[in-house]
Amino acid sequence: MKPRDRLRIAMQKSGRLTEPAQELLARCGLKFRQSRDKLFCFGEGEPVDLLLVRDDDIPGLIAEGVCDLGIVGRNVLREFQLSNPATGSGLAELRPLGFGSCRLSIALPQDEPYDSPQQLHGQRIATSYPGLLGDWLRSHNVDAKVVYLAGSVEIAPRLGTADAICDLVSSGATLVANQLREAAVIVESEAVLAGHSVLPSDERGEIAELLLRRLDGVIQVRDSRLILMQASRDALPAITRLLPGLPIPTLTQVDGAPDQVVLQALCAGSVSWRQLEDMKRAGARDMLVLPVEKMLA
Ligand code: PRT
Ligand code: ZN
Repeated sequence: MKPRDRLRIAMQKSGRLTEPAQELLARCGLKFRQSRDKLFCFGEGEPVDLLLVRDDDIPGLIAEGVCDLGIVGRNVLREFQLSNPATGSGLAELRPLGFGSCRLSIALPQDEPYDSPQQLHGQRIATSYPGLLGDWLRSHNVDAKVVYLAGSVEIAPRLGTADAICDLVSSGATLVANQLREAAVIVESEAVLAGHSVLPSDERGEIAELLLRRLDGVIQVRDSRLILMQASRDALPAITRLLPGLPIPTLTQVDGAPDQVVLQALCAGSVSWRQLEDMKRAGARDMLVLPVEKMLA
């Protein structure tokens, strides 16, 4: 294969992960010119191009070196690693991305009670994830029959082709609509940035590192709030104990009022009304909570 000097990222062409993945890359400052066939997008500015494919193809494209990175569900990445141990072992989850959350779960007909994995002995379980399900069954010493289905797994019990299913669940509405209930979660999933565990040692590696740094900043600010308030010095210990994530605040003296300060702190996660009200009771005034746009440590 010809060496490449531009980094190539694979992402889902059209599906649940497409929009949030595009938005994330845009927040990292990457801009793309979409080609007419919409499979390849040339990056403007940074030497980073996009390949738009089916999500199932992403781990293989990275393993074969066609792409360097990919945005894909953890479920798809792990399934690939379990089904292709030789090539899959070189792949790694570089960052969890905080969207596309779901779980891979075993579900049983609604009226069947569930006590423990042992109950699945001898049952037929339909799934599109034979690697992950097989691995879970082995680790729980359960001898069940894995029935592979590429899609519409949820109707297998009604058709009589399986006794239980193992499928992705987010709201659970699909299970309810098919008279099934979630019995055991086998993988908690979300979109991840996948790549080789060792980054390329050429320019592409440098670009990948730059992208990872920007990504860390974007993820951190997405989950951060800047909080500003005024308080008297003696109220500070009580207020700082209430700051979400317990950040170390920056204090600024208020002109002409030696016992008054302005407190500024970067809080992890959102700040609720209740937390603000607690801080007000502890002596805080004029509180402001602001979203953070960019952060570079
Ligand atoms: O065409 P391509 O192969 O690229 O797309 P796809 O159809 O295989 O993938 P897509 O877009 O459906 O899902 C892409 C990824 O999104 C998955 O690999 C998961 O990592 C993640 N994800 C998050 C989900 C769900 N949530 C989800 N709810 N993938 C599938 N579902 C299914 C679920 O199995 C159920 O059938 O959506 C249905 C609705 O779920 P409930 O529980 O909300 O009813
Ligand atoms: Zn798919």
